[in-house]
Amino acid sequence: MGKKIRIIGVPMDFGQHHRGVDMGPAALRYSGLASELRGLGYEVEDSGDVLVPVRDQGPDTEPGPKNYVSEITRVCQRVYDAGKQAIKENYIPLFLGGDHSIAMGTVGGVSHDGPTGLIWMDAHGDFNTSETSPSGNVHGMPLAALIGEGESSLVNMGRNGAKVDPDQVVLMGIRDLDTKERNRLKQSGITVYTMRDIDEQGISAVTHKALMKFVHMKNIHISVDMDVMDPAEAPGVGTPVPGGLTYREAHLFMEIIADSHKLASMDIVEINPILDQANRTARLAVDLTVSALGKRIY
Ligand code: 6HN
Ligand code: MN
Ligand code: MN
Ligand code: MN
Repeated sequence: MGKKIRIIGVPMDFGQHHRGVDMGPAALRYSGLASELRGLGYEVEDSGDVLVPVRDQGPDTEPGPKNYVSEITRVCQRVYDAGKQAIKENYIPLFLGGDHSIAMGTVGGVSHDGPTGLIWMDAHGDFNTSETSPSGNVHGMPLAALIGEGESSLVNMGRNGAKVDPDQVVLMGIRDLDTKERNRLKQSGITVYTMRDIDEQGISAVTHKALMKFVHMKNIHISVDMDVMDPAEAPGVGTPVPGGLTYREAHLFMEIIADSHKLASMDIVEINPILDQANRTARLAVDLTVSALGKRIY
């Protein structure tokens, strides 16, 4: 294939209050991510983990006023630089979270030198701002920040202003929105495919429609929050919501993405090994990643 992949770990759990999502990169490495990708013929470099400060409190801290915006901004700036550098050096960066707030850095960095289409796979919209968020948790805000809305330190991290145009964003798999978040999303111009859309039209049709949106774009970034999956498939996430993607729906999505030859960068986020059953969720995430990067059944 002649393409190089760079694995970038971001063991950050500041975006929400369940401890353990900082172990996501380890769980994914343990599940054989790099060797599976080498098996597909890629040159794979694991650049290790981005530096993340140690969290100062006990097991599960309460959500609320302390939402770690300055810590998250500092980490995301490092992630941004790593993403920008990887694209410049012609790698496909593969970011291992951590909670979903890392995407403010990943999407910003990979779009530094040219636009990227963004497909956000999630049970949630991640479209709150600090004004609308019921939890105060920053992992519910990254997509809003990426289109230029929310706290200025989040919006202006890496480079000033929006990192993607709403017209270049597709949200897929959602089934749990907060009231104000839903209204904001409706006004945003972002294309949304809910679980109902996927149930009614099928994952193949919906994925092809999503790709049509990016027909004039060279690069696509997919940001995979593992809670897009049905909790029966992926129990190791902090905010599970019933009624998600099946194993085959998610694989077919990835297989169609691979066929587009446009996948330029990817996030795998929100895996929490402490809440998991024998590392199932990370193993599933590895299977999905290799499908997205070209593994074929036949
Ligand atoms: N995620 N909408 C809820 C909130 O707290 O803003 C949940 C967000 C979940 C975010 O899973 O990445
Ligand atoms: Mn998310
Ligand atoms: Mn989510
Ligand atoms: Mn279904």
